[in-house]
Amino acid sequence: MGQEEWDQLLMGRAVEEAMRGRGGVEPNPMVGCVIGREGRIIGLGHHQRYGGPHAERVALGSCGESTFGASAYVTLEPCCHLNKRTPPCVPALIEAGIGEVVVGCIDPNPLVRGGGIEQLRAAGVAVRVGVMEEVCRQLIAPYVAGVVHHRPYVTMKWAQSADGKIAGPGGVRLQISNEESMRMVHRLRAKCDGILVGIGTVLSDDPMLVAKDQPDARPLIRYVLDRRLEIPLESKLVRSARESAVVVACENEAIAGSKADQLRQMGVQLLEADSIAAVLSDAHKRRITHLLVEPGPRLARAFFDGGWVDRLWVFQSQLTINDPAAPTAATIPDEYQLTGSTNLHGDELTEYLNPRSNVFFHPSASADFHWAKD
Ligand code: AOF
Ligand code: ZN
Repeated sequence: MGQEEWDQLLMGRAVEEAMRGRGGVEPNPMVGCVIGREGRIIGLGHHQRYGGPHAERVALGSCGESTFGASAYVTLEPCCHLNKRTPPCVPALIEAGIGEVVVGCIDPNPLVRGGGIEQLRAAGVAVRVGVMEEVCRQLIAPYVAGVVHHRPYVTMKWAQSADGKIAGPGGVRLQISNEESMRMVHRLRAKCDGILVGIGTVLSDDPMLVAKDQPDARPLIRYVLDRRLEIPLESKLVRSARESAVVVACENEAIAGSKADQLRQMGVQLLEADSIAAVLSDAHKRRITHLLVEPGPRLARAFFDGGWVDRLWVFQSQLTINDPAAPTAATIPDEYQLTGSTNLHGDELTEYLNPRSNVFFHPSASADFHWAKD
């Protein structure tokens, strides 16, 4: 096997490793590391949990033999900064006698940004940068969204019937997806730390917006876009606002009214916001890395039009509604790239990425449906 093929193989494995950290590592990036020597893989690992050891340390610890002179393939530049949760990786690689570090992409964190590579080279370690660079960048898209663009990564999802309907006639709520799709949605919610709907969804469905039966779920901040504060005081969201945060985004006139006071008394947080951009900026300030949008067709269009969607998941069932009075799903913009699909006991889940997103790098390293099927 030639060097290039070997590089692809090992970095590819490191990418797969990294993806296993989704939902556990945020707001940190997902990172994977593979240690190879003389045509063999001698160790590998990934960053699993926020606050836990980094991929490099896990991989070094997994080697059953000497790492002296071995090559470490890391999807992200090893960290070199201090005053954080775990000790930096560069000294660990040097101490382990690693001869060469192959880096997928540079860490955009201003405290690293090339510094890790510099320190390795200064210590005499050979460093090559940019193997599967764009794939490795896609892997850390939510992290880049936060660190570089000061916003959360946005996944939008909806369910539609085989004939593209999202509800019954007149917008009546219908169970479109099957059980397996529903389970998948809850697993997806568990991987996110913010969820957003429009007021229309609250009025028609009275949703709770939590990740059901997900022991490893992260706290999920629940957002409602509700210009005129129409949210009912007896809605499930308002009644549970003290247990789990609810942020209602409204217009300037509504925020001073008596309804606003009543909501505040029930523990709802109000946000004066006149645009999706303002809501995303608020989500970033609350350290939300990955926001899940569960829109009706109008909100979906608003997100598409503003270019705010990074990733789209469409669940399509085999059911047909066959009624012109039933609302139709929003049209997916032509340029969106289909990046993967999977069958869920008859329902079809399809992923698209928005190539105009400023965190789109490669149509790979995203459609990681495997965790949902575990
Ligand atoms: C790596 N390998 O696996 C990760 C890195 O607070 P800490 O100690 O977890 O450090 C978080 C920072 O480390 C994060 O902002 C990013 O710059 C880098 N992440 N680096 O070498 C890893 N997760
Ligand atoms: Zn590190």
